[in-house]
Parts: sequence; C-alpha cells; structure tokens
Amino acid sequence: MKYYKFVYYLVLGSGAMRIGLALAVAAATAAVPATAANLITNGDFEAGNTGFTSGYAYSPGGNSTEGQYTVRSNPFPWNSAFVSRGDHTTGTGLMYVGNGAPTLGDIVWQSSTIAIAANTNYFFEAFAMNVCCSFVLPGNSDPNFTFRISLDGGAPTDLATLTIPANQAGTWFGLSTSFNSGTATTVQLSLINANNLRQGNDFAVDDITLSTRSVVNGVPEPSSWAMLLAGFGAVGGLMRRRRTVAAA
Ligand SMILES: [Ca+2]
Ligand SMILES: [Ca+2]
Repeated sequence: MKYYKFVYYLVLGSGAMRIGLALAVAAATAAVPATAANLITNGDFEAGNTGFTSGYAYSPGGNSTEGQYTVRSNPFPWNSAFVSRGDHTTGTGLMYVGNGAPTLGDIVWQSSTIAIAANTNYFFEAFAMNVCCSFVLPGNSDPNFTFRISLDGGAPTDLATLTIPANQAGTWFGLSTSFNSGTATTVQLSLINANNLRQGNDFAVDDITLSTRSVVNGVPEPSSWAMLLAGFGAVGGLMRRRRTVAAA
C-alpha cells in the first residue's frame, strides 16, 4: 500500500481499520532483524589466516616475491617498501596484505561456501588499501579486484571490477557490489586480481562482508519501516494534539 494511502486510512479510516493497520505495521516491524549480520567467517581477519583460501602463497615471515600474502597488523615491514598503516576494523587489528602478481585471474581471496536465503538482495563488499609504496615510484599502478560469485556451485559470475585509487597509498577505500540470490541457497565469494602489472599492484584487504545491509554505503535495510513508523508517530501525535485541543 502506498504511503499516502496508508496515512489517508490512518487519518480518515475507521477506528477498527486503524487498529488493524497498526497491528500489521507492528508485525512487519517485528520481522525485520535489528542488525544484518556479516555471513563471512573471519571477514575482518581478526582470527588470522583462517576461514578463507587464496591462490597466493601464505608467507608470514616476510615478502620475497609477487604472489605472496600474509595476515598481519601492518603492511610494513612485511615488505619494507609498503606503507605503515593500521587495519580497517579497529586500527590495531589484523588485515590481509598481498603482493599482487601480474597474472590476471589469480584468486586473491576466496570464501568457503556460505548459506544464503533465496530471492534476497545481498551486498558483497570489502575495504581495500593500496600499500605501495612508502615512497613514490614511477610506473605505479592501481590494484584492481574483480568481485566474483558462484551461486549453488554454478559457473562464476563477475559482479564488478573495482579499482583502489592510485597515488593514495595508505588510504582505506570501501568497495561495494550487490546481487540477488534468485533461487540459490549457497554462494561462494572471490576477490580476483584484475591488474596485469607488477609494480604498485600491492594491497591490503579488510572487513570483507556479505550482508543484506551495505556497510560501505551505510544503507540500513529497515530504513523504510523506520521512516514509516516515524511518519505514523508524527500523524498520531498530530491527531492527539488536535483531539486535545477540540476537547478543551
Ligand atoms: Ca581487521
Ligand atoms: Ca606487486
């Protein structure tokens, strides 16, 4: 029902209709979860090198070549050319740090298979940072990630290829994609290297999320209901004040 019609009935409809509508609104509101959970295990990397897989080689002791990654609290000095910065979650937690190789299609990060609801809109998002370099290098390039999903174990679908802006090493950027699950009840998520250069293709990733709410853009899913309720409250308040005035 359209909002203006709703208000029309609320103001001019019968008392029984108003009570019925109020109950309907209350029931619908109760069905909306207060917060939308992140369905990804260890998406904030606070548990360390667990809960995901990678086509890159885990190299916690240091970075000697392209195509290696680690999970740590600072890109520096895993590679002494990388910036010294804190993670995205708290500034003192852990993040994924990778030295991107010039090979298109490498799996930087991949989730396990995640149970989802059918016919639901999901946001697949991550915060990423260009970590190269602590000094300006000629020929620096942007790290690019393709956000890829596989629904119910089917063929991969690329949602978008997003770039972490150049020349802003050490700045976290929110990258946001979304999809509708359709008939699927599971999904596997991947971040794929989409930069065929070596130099400057170096990155940190943190707070990877799969949720019905956008963390990057701050879009709260129950907003429509909250706004409706606020509107009803205002109308109800107006009616009460009018009644009070009339009775006096
Ligand atoms: Ca973190
Ligand atoms: Ca690199």
